Order: sequence, then structure tokens, then C-alpha cells
Amino acid sequence: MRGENLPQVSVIGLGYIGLPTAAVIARAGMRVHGVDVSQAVVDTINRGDIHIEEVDLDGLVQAVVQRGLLRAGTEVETADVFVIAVPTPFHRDGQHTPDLSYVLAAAESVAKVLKAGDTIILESTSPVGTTEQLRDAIAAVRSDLALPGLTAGTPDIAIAYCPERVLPGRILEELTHNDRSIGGVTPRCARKALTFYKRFVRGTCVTTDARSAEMTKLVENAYRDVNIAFANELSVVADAMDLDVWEVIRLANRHPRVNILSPGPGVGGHCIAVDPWFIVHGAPQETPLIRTARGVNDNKIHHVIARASALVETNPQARVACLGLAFKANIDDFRESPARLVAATLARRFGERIAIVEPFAAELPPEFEGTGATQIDIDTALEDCGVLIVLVDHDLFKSVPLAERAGKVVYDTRGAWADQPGVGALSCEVLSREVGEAVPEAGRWAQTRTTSRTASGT
Ligand code: SAJ
Repeated sequence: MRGENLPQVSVIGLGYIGLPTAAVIARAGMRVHGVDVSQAVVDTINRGDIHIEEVDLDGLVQAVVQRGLLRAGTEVETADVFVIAVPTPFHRDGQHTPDLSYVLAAAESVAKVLKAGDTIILESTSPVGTTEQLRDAIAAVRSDLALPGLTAGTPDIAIAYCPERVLPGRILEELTHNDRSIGGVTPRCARKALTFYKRFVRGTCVTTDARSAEMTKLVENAYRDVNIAFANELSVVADAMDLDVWEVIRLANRHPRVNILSPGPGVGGHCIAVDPWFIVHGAPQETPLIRTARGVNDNKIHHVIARASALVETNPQARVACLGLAFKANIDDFRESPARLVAATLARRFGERIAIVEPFAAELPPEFEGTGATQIDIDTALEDCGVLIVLVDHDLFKSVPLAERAGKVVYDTRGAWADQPGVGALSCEVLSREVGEAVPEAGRWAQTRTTSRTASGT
């Protein structure tokens, strides 16, 4: 039988990363037991359905469930390899203290069923040292097992860290083809984890130690955050100088060694806006650049709210369309979305003058209730609205030709219509009044997704 020499795998946390990972492992022929705290998620998966939107995931989950390779439950069962993909948010304590409670809870449940020869792999984005903490948590309750790095002889258990690097919308493709960094608590642990990943990853798997692998993941996202911050700062400078930032970036990027990213209404999602804080928290004195980048990107939301508000006020007769609520283009993920924050703030301020266009949402999130704002489609927006505020560069919006936007007042925060100059400098008086106003925290609306980062999976 094909499956005889293959390990039994347990994937803990069936969210955005855990479920696709479980499905890809099962596709490689391994029997996978997925674990999630939500009975609803477990029931959905056991029916062969999915609770998240991701390209081609529905067909894959249906197939592996039908073949008996993937099943889900709420309790961890015995296995040979345990993959932990649970959330690692930070505490809203002003210090951005990482919240490792989900990882440690997973470690505790794995510890109950652990046997000699097993491998544990942490995939959740984690502060440096977390994999060792996980090991110590297991050691505290399983003194019968020799754990790596704690005993001189050959350990009973292998423990490694291996972060994912996938982009929403391309998860199945990237899970298989991206290179992976595999950090072992010891080199032997790394080798055991490598053998496992080689069964389903086609990209190159590079082994290292656990702490370096943890830092590598954080560095990747902090690198992107810092670079987006540069673009966002440029856009604020361009607004102050009445320049078209898209034109400047387009020209600068013709330099062979310059590649400036795109400004936007701020940085959203649950990775880039979170992970840099894990580095800052670990080395607060040594991270002025990373901390400042976070501030620049967060402040960009205030800047966009200020400019958009000024635009609505200076066009009192016009109906205003906010284009997009998602945290980035062409996805239905609205968590930690700057577009959603901007649109909701405008809706609260200007009520029924505000219309929202979001092709990826069946209805508006709850914070729009009672504001008077309505949801319309792009055609209605182009017919009825004199002011267009582009908050997400969905393909649908990008496809609107210049002729259909003629005569509109446009504030394009994404460069979706970089062929049309944006609004010029607004009155400094209006801007200084608006900037600094508190932006409400994003709700946890997950209308089209039934789980959030803090509920299930990364
Ligand atoms: N953004 C800009 N300008 C840009 C690029 C992005 O404003 O030029 C904004 C997006 O609109 C969005 C936010 O940044 O609001 C984040 O989007 P993203 O596409 O940069 O990243 P995520 O959060 O979808 O995924 C990232 C990826 N990390 C890197 O590219 C280094 C992905 O590979 C990781 O797997 C993922 O974080 C993760 O899970 O950590």
C-alpha cells in the first residue's frame, strides 16, 4: 500500500494556512487529521466543504476528504508529525507584546499524545525563541521524553520551525513551489523536518537553526513593510508638493537599481502590519527604522481620511463612491483593512452621501449599519457619483476607462488609474484639522470568511 511508509500527520489550526497545508499534505498521500477549536469549521471540512475563500482549495479539500486522506476534529490525536499553524497576534497593550497563548495551548495538547519518534513543526509566524519555548512547555509536562537541546543523548522528539511564505489567492501554488527555511532546535531536528517537507514541497528547502528561521520570517515581512513605508511617505510628500507620485515612482523605477513599491491607504492584512512588531518588541532599542515604518504606514490611513474628507466637503453636492474595502486587490479578505477603515470613517461623517463599491462583499460590514451609507455596483457609481475615492485596486476598478471617469473628481490612493492625475494639494487648514483624529479599530467582520486570525489558524 502506498500510504504504509508515509507518516500520519496532525495539522493544528485549520485557518488560512493550516487548512491549505493540511490539504496539500493529504494530496501527497499522507493521512492528515486536522484540528480546530471550532466545531463549525470541523463539520464544514468533514463535509468536504471549506470555510475560507482560496483559489482551488474547495476542489482539493473535497477530493482529499472523499479519498479519506483528510478528516478534522476538535481534539489532537496521536500522529507521527504535528504541524502547528495557530494564530500569533499581539496584545493591544501599547507594547505590542506577542500573544503566544495559542502556540502554547497547541503544545500542551500535542504533549498529551506525543510518543518517541514524533516530529513537531511550528509554522505560525513567531517571535525569536518561540520554538524553544514550545519545547520547554512540552518538557514541563513530559519528563518521560528526551527533548532536543535539553539532553546529551539522542532526543526522542524532533522539534523545528518552518514558516509559510504564501500570498493569499496563490496559496496552493506557493505552498508547493516556494522555497522554505527549516530551522531545527538541533541540526538533527532540521533534517527530520526536511524529510517531511520534501514529500510535498517542490521549492528548495534550506535548513538552519530555529531562531534564525523565526527571525527570517519576521525579517521578510518587516522588509516589505519598510519598503511600503518609503512609498507611502513619498505619496504624502508628493501631496504636499502637488506632484503626481505615480509619475515620479514610474520614472524613478526606470533606474536599474531602484524598485519603489506602491503607495496605498495604509498597510493591511494580518502579517505585514503585525510581524515587524515582533522584532521591535524583541529589540526595542535597536529598531528605530522598523518602528518608524510601522508608524508611517499607520499614519497614511489618517492622511487618506483627511484628504478624502476634505474632498467630500469641497464637493457638497456630489455623491461619493468609495471603491473597495478589502485589504488588498482581488481578494475577499476585509480583516485589518485600511480601505475599510477609511470608508467606514467617511460613512460615519457623511452618511448617505457615501456609497461603497466592493465586488467581493455580499453586504457591508456591521460598522456601516446606521450610517446611511449604501452598497452599489461600479456601473451605478460611475453614473451617480461625482467623487470617486479608489481605496483598493481591484481589477474591476482598474478596467474602467478614462472616458467613463471623465468629469469626476478622483482621489486614487492606489494608482489604479495612474493615467489620470489625482487631486492636487488640499487646503492645509483642512488637513491639519483632520490629521491626528483617532481612527477606529477595525472590526473583526468576516462576512465571507467564517473564521478570523484570532479564532482559527494564521
Ligand atoms: N501594499 C502596499 N503597497 C505595495 C504592496 C503592498 O500598500 O506595494 C499593501 C497591501 O495593499 C496590503 C499590505 O500591503 O494592504 C500587505 O499586502 P502584501 O501583498 O504585501 O502581503 P500579504 O500580507 O498578503 O502577505 C505577506 C507576504 N510577505 C511578503 O511579501 C514579504 C507573504 O509572502 C507572506 O506569506 C504573508 O505576508 C504572511 O503570511 O506572512
